[in-house]
Amino acid sequence: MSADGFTNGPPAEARPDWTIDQGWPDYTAAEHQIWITLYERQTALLPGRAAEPFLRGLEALDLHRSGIPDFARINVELNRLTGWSVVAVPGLVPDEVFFDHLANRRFPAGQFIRKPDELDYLQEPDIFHDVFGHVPMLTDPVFADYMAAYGRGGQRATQRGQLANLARLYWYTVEFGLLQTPQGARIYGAGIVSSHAESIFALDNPSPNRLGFDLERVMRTPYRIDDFQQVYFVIPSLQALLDATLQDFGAIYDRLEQARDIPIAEILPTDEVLTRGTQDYAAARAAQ
Ligand code: HBI
Ligand code: FE
Repeated sequence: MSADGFTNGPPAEARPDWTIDQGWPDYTAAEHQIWITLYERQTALLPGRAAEPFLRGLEALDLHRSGIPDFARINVELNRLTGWSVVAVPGLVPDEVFFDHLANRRFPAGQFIRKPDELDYLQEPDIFHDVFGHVPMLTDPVFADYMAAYGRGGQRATQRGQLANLARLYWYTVEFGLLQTPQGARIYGAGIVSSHAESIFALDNPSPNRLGFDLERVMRTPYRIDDFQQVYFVIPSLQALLDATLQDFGAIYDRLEQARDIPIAEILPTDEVLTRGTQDYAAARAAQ
């Protein structure tokens, strides 16, 4: 068994690169309705909360028309804007397959949509998380370059045995990142913008720490997959995020091999503290 739990190659219905047909004509009216329900709930919440590049991308791709979007349609505009496209996959794919798609500007998106009783939480990324959450940011040229750089970096991190550290960078930016603006922090991470409850929690709740982004610090910070985050990292700009990935990761990995992990709620003297969180939410959940 491989480290990431995938024993065999792609499932029988998938191509060698794990992609499948989206099968857009086969979505049922009930499935389209789930998309519309989620879409309307999130877009009512996002103005004033989501970062401008996300809102612009949502607009540019017209993601709400007739429910679940047809990848063939959105790929025309996405490809014109940044050279990216969305490809359908059955679910999670092995790390190296995922990185190869990203490095080549293809975003692997789950083809299926969640069930009506999973509107608030599900384990595997579905089409709403992947397309509504991730794809709008891929219309931004700087973020588009960052994601491709991440894919190339993933290939290198795997060779260095540093994948766990690099995955933290993805988690705290692509999935749960905040962006500083003159009007205050805004959400751009897909895990936040696709979640009704975390879209509110990430910005308004006094419990989590909100810290200035520091690449190496982030790569030393574990994360939670089962609940709201205990710490969010705020980037000053998308360009600053891209620039941080253009450093020599070889030297960073040398240092990380010697460094300890930073406990999830710890604040270091060197941190730029935007919110010193109470951690009340996390403490209450731990006591349950
Ligand atoms: N597969 N479909 C899919 N989506 C992901 O976000 C994903 C994946 N495979 C691996 C993976 N993510 C992680 O290894 C990276 O986020 C580090
Ligand atoms: Fe995601």
